[in-house]
This record gives sequence, C-alpha cells and structure tokens, in this order.
Amino acid sequence: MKAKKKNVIAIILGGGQGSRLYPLTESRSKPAVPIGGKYRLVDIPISNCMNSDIYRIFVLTQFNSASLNAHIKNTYHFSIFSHAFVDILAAEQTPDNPTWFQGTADAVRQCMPHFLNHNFDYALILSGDQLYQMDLNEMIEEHIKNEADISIATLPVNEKDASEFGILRTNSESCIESFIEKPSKDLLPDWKSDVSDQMKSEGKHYLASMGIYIFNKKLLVDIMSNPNTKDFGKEIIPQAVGHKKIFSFQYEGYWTDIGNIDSFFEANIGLTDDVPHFNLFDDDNKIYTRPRLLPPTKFKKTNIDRSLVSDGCIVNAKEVIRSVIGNRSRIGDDTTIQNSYIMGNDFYQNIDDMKEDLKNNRQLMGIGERCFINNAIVDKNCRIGNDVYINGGKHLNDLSNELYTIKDGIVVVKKGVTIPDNYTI
Ligand code: ADQ
Ligand code: ADP
Repeated sequence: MKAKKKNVIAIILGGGQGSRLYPLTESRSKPAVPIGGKYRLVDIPISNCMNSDIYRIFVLTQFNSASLNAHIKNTYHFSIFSHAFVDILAAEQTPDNPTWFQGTADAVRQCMPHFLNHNFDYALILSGDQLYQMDLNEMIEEHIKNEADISIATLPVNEKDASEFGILRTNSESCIESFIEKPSKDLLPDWKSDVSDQMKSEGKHYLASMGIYIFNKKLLVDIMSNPNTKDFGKEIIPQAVGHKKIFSFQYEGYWTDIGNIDSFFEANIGLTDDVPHFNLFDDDNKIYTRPRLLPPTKFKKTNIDRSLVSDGCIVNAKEVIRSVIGNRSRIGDDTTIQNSYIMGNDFYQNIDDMKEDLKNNRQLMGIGERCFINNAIVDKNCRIGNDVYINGGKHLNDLSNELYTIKDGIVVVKKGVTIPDNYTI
C-alpha cells in the first residue's frame, strides 16, 4: 500500500542554540545559515521532502530570525488549491510553556497543538543540519509495509565516527532490538552489526541512526504526553526499544552531518569536487531556493578552477580556486581566494556610496584588492580591505574575537565586520 501524500507531515528540527556553528549562528537561526553560495541549510530537508512529494512541512527553530522568515516566505509559495505549506514554528513562551525547547522531543512536544490542527497518520521527523538526497517516500512505504510503530533511517559508519551517533542493532527482519546513544569507544565492540560486504570492506561495521524518524500519529501523541522526556536520541528511542515495533531503514548513499564548522566547511568545499557526493545538478532531485532575479556574474582577468560562483557577483580577482562564492560577492583586483567559502552580500553598494566610503577611507563591501584568502569562511556583508592576508590551517589555534573565529584551523570572518587594510590572520 502506498502512503497517501496527505497523511504525512514533515517536522524539521531546525536547531537548538546552534553553538557548534558559532559564529555563523550569532545573528541568525541555524536553518537560515547560507550553504553552497545561494541556498540556506533549511532548503536541503525541505527539498528532500518536496522531491518525495511531501508538501506539509513544519520547521522548528529555537529563535525566529528575520532572514529565516524572509527566506521561507519568499521561496515556498504553493498554489491556493493545494494543501502544501512550509510553516516556521519558533519556541514561544506561553502561560503553559515558560521555557524554550529543552531538546528535540521537547521541541516537538511544544508544537504538538499546531501539528494536531492537521490531518495526518505519520509524522516524519528530520534534522535540519544534514546534507543528503534521499527518497523519503521509500522509507514511508517500508514503514507502512512493516506495520512499524517507529522507523529510523540508518547508515553504516566506521569506528571513528560511531561514538558521535545513536548506534543500534537489528534482527534479520531489520527490527531494532537495541539502541545506545553515542556510545563511548570502549563499548563499541559489542555494537557491531552484520552489514553488507561493501560496507564491511569500507570498515563500516556500525549501524548509526541518521536522526530521521517516522512515528505513527497515535504513538507520537502518547509519547508526547510524558513531559519528562526531552530528547529523541537520549530518551524516546532508547525507552521505546523492546516495547514498540521499531524498524531500521538502511541507507547507503551520501549523507553527512553539517552541524559544526569543520563539517560545514568540508560540505561546502566538497561541492567543488569533479563529481561531488552531493549533486546540485540533478533534475530529479532539485534543491530549491529563493529565486532572486540577480544579474549574471561578471569576471575580469580571473583564473577560476574547481569553484562554484553564484549569481550577481563582480569578480576581478586574480584566482578563485576550489572555492564557493556566494550571491552578490564583490572581489577586488589581484586577489587570490582558495579553499574558501565567501558567502557574499545581501545588497549592492551604489556608486555614490562607494565614493563616499573611499573618500572617508572606509573599506568597501566585499573583498578588496591584492588579498590572499585560504581555508576561510567569510560570512555575508563583510568589508575586507586591501592587502588583507588570511591563511587558515592547522597551524592556527582556536580563538574568537570581535572580527573572526578560528575553529579546527578554519578562519570564520563574522557577518558584517570590517577588516582593515593590511590585516593578517
Ligand atoms: P545529534 O545530532 O547530536 O544526534 P541533536 O543535537 O539533538 O542530536 O540534534 C538533532 C537535530 O535537532 C539537529 O538538526 C539539531 O539542530 C536539532 N535540534 C536540536 N535541539 C533542538 C531544539 N531545541 N529545537 C529544534 N531543533 C533542535 C541525533 C540523534 C542521534 C543520531 C544523530 C544523527 O540523537 O541518535 O545518530 O542525530 O545526526
Ligand atoms: P539572500 O538574498 O541571500 O536570501 P537575504 O534574504 O537575507 O539574503 O537578504 C537579501 C535582501 O536583503 C536583499 O534583496 C535586500 O532587499 C535586503 N537587504 C538586506 N540588507 C540590506 C541593506 N542594508 N540595504 C538594502 N537592502 C538590504
């Protein structure tokens, strides 16, 4: 039996405090963080839903930034004849609920009244910070076929990564028999699974939860009536194992968590690979985003290699190598950008504005002349002066100041800052 489209709602967990993505989340909520030059993080799970014919989507977020609202409002328009919507539900204080979301399950619990306004049989719960292209309908069909109470999407992982995930074991029918959230290294030997030969050859012996769940409505309502459980991975799933029919839906395609600066950086730079794991050039799995009607990008004397350049940019740089350049970026003459993600600008400076800045020795929006930028993320709306040298890498220690943060060798220039001429990092 095929799941009727109207019976599934998707709930995207858009992020808690987002502290692991700081400083990108300093002034915006996690779903609004720009990725791939022209997308926002939230576009990934929303696109996965839409490509799987799931059109009733809630995005749960801890705080509701103006940029997230504008992005959703300006992007996801549906016909008035459809039931489709993308709604943002932000943590809200009410007389009954004086606190913010205390965890993933608490976020779902606090929003239950909104979900229950809709007719649904299954709730598909997704993380907002993962990069993957998966047919979620297949998982729903399996869930129904198995007559499961809960289904969890799973992925084989290696020993190095296993401690960062919920790890589970199944019986031969893919029914989950045991689950442990983020086991310490010494516990891992007990948690090996019988994975495919291909996965064995890659050393991926452990079945990890991808944090993607399907719940039957009735069970979700029951579970949510207990206010003491705050988190899916730490409480709800471990407590349900052994009592409920929980099935593993195993996935072996590309999937990566982009919850911290290092993985976020790698996911973006990985888009410039010859054959990227995450395929933006796929008509059947489109990644949707806001159509911005920007002018074409123009270049002057620039050598570009293995890079993604978004719309409306003015690039006079000497070189752009293995980098992602975001909308409306402006990069000055003789500048080199390599291994970097330049997020771009929200608006253009007009000529008078620029003249005024030059007259007052103020740096222009964008990146100046003769700069060198390597292993860095430059957030939106920065003014980077001339002859600025930013060379990220493992030789740099973690630090954070008003202008930038260094994490795992990656320099993150904060949104909207001005970096003076000749500055060196
Ligand atoms: P984690 O990713 O560590 O593990 P968590 O930090 O709870 O779990 O985040 C899950 C998702 O929910 C993320 O997208 C996060 O941004 C979001 N989120 C967190 N707190 C939130 C809140 N208060 N409000 C809204 N959204 C919130 C989980 C599972 C593991 C599994 C991994 C896979 O617990 O078992 O292996 O996901 O990545
Ligand atoms: P994006 O285009 O990358 O989705 P946003 O939606 O956050 O980025 O913001 C882009 C829009 O913000 C622009 O189209 C512009 O209308 C507006 N904007 C933001 N800041 C300014 C500003 N200081 N001056 C003029 N327009 C601005």
